[in-house]
Amino acid sequence: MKPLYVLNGPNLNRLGKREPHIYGTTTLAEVEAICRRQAGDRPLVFRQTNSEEALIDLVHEAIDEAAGILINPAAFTFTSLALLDALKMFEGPVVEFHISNIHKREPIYHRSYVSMRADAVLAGLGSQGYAMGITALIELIEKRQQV
Ligand code: CA2
Repeated sequence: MKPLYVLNGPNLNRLGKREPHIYGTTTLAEVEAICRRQAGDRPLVFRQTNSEEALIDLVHEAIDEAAGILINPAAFTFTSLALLDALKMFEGPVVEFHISNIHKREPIYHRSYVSMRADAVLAGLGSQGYAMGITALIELIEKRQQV
């Protein structure tokens, strides 16, 4: 079985340690545990990077390896055409995930390049919402396998 890839962008390694009123108190290690629990028997690759280049390299790795991608691109959501281009090369389902509701925030957080490729977008469910992101990704993968 091909793995699910959960990719996290810049600053998310600080999750649970800063701005708890926006991002909560759950750490990234706890988010990984949530994702693994929700994925059940499915293999799962969980990564975080602060580098745009490294994030694109991870998407390239996923192109060759992954059944689907759940990605929280953090600030690269709003800036990176290179990330969008890389995601467009991936043939499986892509779920874009944000802990906070980006649409409730300042206008600079409203235009996501990644949404132009994502099959689904989840925002505002908090860190526990990664579990729903994993469920949605598995459903999208299974739906494609039925056709
Ligand atoms: O809500 C999300 O998940 C975001 O993708 C998080 C990004 C932010 O740029 C997006 O607009 C929404 C990154 C937030 C900064 O990272 C922090 C991590 C831990 C604590 C404070 C900030």
